[in-house]
Amino acid sequence: MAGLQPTLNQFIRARQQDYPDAIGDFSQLMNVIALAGKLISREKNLAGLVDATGYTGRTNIQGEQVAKLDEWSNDLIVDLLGETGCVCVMGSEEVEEPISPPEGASAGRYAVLFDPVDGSSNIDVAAPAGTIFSVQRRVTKTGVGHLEDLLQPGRDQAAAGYILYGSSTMFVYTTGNGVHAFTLDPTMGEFHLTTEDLKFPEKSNVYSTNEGNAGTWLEPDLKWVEWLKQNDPETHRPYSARYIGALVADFHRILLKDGIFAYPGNTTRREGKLRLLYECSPLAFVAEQAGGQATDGLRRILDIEPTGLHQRTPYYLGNASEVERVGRFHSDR
Ligand code: FBP
Repeated sequence: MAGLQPTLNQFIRARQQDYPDAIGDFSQLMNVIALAGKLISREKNLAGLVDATGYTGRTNIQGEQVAKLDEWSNDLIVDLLGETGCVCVMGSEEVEEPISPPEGASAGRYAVLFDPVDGSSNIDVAAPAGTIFSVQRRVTKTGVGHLEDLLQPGRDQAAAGYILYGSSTMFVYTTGNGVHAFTLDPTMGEFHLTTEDLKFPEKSNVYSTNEGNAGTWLEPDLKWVEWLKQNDPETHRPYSARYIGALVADFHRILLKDGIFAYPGNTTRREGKLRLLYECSPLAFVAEQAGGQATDGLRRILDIEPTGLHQRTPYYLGNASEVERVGRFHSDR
């Protein structure tokens, strides 16, 4: 139809060649993740009207208070994915142990990790938040999957991406064949293609980090941010600071406008705050496919061999030359 961009489903089907072992379960999986995104987007937009603000009173495995929308979204994604027959095991930020598909549902070829609501502290103030997902091919043979299906390095991801709940609801993903962005048309209930093969734009001088933590930062990060703030027009300094407090939203801005995001480790928590498997690895896959980079200061995030479902890592993400620069500050240590 003239002028109407392809829907996510049409786009995925048209790019079957991207998934050598396609038997339809991958496109079904992506469509169910998109459906969860549409439902969470509606719930977040109506948050104050549907009792989706505030907290459940529970504390999760991360030691964080569980927001009502966190819990609702987690249960929704577990139910929807569990029913597809495409998934053998799941891993969620909100659940300590691996999650099996429901009794009677067949266990499929994929293991899925997700952060149901990233930036949940933004929900009650109507600020952006997101859902992050990572899809791995199972390594165990048959039946219900296990932890080892989830503990795979990011370089082996079959797909990864996020749904951003901002002024628009965006679906952004990669299967290792470029990064593609879709915008939700709530009147149609469809994600339509906005940008195919997204690449980081020309360099800009923007950095995104919570400097409130600088008091416990390690030397390399203090020196790096000090360097960004010096006045030197030739190197476009000082850089501008932007921080929304939701990784998905800060990353999406950097992907479209360039820059670098950082959540360093510190003297109290050397491994930092953000979780490797369902926050850092999926966005690292997207960043690299868009021409960017992601490290823990020294190592490529996608090459880190996971040891725990909820392990954390220091995180530097964005424009390749900016991430390399941070690496130079860290390699001096
Ligand atoms: P949640 O997934 O629990 O929301 O946590 C992650 C997060 O909110 C990121 O989205 C964000 O980048 C970071 O934590 C903000 O942390 P801080 O409030 O310490 O700056």
